Amino acid sequence: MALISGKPGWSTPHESAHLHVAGEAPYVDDIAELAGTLYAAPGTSQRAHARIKTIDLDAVKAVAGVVAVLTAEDIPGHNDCGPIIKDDPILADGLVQYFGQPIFVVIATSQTAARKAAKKAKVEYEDLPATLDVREAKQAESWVLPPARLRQGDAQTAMAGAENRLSGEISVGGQEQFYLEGQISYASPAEGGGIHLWCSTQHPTEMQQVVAHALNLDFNQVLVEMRRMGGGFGGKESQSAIFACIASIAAKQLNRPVKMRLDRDDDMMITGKRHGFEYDYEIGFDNEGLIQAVDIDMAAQAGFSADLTGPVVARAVCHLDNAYYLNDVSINAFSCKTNSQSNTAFRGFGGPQGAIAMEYMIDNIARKLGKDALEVRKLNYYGTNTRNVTPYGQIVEDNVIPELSAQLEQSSDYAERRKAIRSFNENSPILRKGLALTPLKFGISFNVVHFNQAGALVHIYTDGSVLVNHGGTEMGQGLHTKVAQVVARELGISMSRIRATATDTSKVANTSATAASTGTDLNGKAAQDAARQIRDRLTVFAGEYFGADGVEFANDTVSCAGKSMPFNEFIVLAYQSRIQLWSDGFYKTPGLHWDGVKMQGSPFYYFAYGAAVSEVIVDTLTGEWKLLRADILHDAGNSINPAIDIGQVEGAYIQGMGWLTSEELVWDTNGRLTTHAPSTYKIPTITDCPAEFHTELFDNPNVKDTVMRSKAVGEPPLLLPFSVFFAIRDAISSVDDHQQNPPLRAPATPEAILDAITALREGRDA
Ligand code: MTE
Ligand code: LUZ
Ligand code: MOS
Repeated sequence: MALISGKPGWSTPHESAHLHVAGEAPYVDDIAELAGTLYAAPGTSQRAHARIKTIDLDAVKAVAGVVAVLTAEDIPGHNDCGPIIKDDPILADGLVQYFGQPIFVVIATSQTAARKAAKKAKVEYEDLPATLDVREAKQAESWVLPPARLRQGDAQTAMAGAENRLSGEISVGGQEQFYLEGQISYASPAEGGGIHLWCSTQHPTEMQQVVAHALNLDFNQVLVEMRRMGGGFGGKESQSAIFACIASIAAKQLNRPVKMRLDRDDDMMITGKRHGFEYDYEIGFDNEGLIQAVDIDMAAQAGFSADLTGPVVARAVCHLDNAYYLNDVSINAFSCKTNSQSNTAFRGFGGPQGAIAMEYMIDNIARKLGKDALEVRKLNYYGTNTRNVTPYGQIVEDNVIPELSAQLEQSSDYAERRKAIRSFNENSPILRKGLALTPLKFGISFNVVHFNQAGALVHIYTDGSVLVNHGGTEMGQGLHTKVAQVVARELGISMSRIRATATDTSKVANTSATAASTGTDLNGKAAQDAARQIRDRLTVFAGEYFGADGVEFANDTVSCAGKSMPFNEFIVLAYQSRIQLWSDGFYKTPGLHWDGVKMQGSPFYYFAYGAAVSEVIVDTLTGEWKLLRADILHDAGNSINPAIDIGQVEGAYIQGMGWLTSEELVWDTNGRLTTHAPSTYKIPTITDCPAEFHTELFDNPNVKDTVMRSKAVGEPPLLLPFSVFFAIRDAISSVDDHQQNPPLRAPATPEAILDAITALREGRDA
């Protein structure tokens, strides 16, 4: 175990790293197939909104290898796989609500035959009016859920009295999760009519439940297993359900194992993405740039059903403030129903969409006042004893934003580089540089209180090896590694003794999704609880055995009163003395409360913080740009594993940069997503990473009692690349010497950049 100097955690490698690099880590599609396995492929809607008049499946059935074609009528139980609201059909029943919606499923002896056959259906549609545009849906008051509203203070009066006001629109696009391993479910009929399901999912328990509902089974008849995902990023929190259900329905009906592995294009056409948002804002501020009032409408593109839109929108509302104290605020948030994929969780879960609107407004204020945006940011940062209550009423207890921001400003050499960029731009008519520092504050906990619980099982075998099982799922983020580290520490043993096993609904029941960045906070605590119970029993036994107090477990050794024994030998003795060598563990996050109607309470256990400085160069003739340098300072508390945490921070930064710059979702006028493959949908690659990339963890043990005083790190750093977007905007605005606010939409593709430059040249200020 290598120790990174100055940091408390162990940067032990990811528990599967050696398997990942050797290509030996089994994913669902690598599980040895059972005899008689069949393959499923979906037949999807070719309309955005229509009634299905007739379906002719004769040509489908005629394809060699086709065993069955299933439609909604073949579902024995509920034709629904929605996570919260029951408005998500597994297979469309008479009505299609988006282009790509599964209508039927072909089961064949090969994947190729199933896919080929699925294209041969003749479906007659009767078109219905389709809403494709978010603003149009908002205008028509077409919602999947009622609007959410937050009022704090008196925004109207404060706005009227503000020294300055700015208003306008902002547009931020959605984002495809683009997990490397696509959606996949493999279902096998089990004894007594049950189902054993291997599913690439962040939420095994929910898959168990939706499959049981679809098949009219009790939950105890469905077992869901998940060893690892090749990425989830929120896209497998609820959206794995439709495939889990289809594979299970087919397996049950045909009494054969059925695998449903999505082709990338089908995956992108069928599944929901990050919600795009449209904003209408007004902001009041004094002559220094201090915010006096905010009034904003946020319209989220929900797609055709609710899915997780409710909590996503709630998180967007609770992150509008980002790092800033707001006194008088009015927020209306709309869950707009459109005839498109049902949008869902994606790293940040609405938080990024809330916070970026505030950053955009601050950016505008700065230009209006002729100030550096960082000055305006600093002026508005949360305070320590005053100006420290969020618009939703939670106190920001351990605010380190000013300190963290100042440290990064220094270490990134912000002021000097600002000067250098100014002189570079004066001498460079076409290529322009831009710079921005943006901070972040991210609330940790599910914003649905009861999801904040977890369970674990820890077994010590008689050779001293340890098996850990918990409700969390591994998607590459290193959860199993961190949980194993927690257990290793509790038992004083080395990591080589510990193995984490597949998540399994028959081992730990009623688990929450591995989401909201809470994986380690929740499951780490549950595993710690289990390990402590075993250690407590071992301590009593050791006391008796050694005939003294003061038993210590460390370095794979049990010691007491000057005597010691190797851990594995001690375990044999404990077993022979009939000490229970395994335990369950449980954890629930304390102190959370939330009124979802008034949008007031303390929904988060604590906040994670961070900031980034990004420098870009933009070609103002072509709109092409490049990220030159990134400096990041991120708060992972007392990091359990600095190497893994830095990986999370850098990964999220690049992933968020993709969202804000190159990943563009385009639907045509028929509502067909045209960007449904990597050929047309551009995620960042290694060549988009900056040549200079400095990432540091901010030394800041959690004030709350989390595992080893660490902080959750999965989602918060997704907000760091706001700095890339605003650096690009900074470069653009140099075209008219920062006199106007460029109306730059996200993603800031070269096209969007050129549009913003054109607007500036034509005097169309944002
Ligand atoms: N990191 C990797 N490598 N792959 C992923 O799919 N998902 C992110 C984040 N980091 C993800 C990831 C998301 S959306 C969340 S909520 C968290 O990991 C979930 O895991 P955690 O709670 O254990 O951090
Ligand atoms: N809330 C949240 C949720 O903050 N993050 C999530 O991932 C989530 N998922 C489901 C329901 N609420
Ligand atoms: Mo992450 S979006 O909470 O799965």
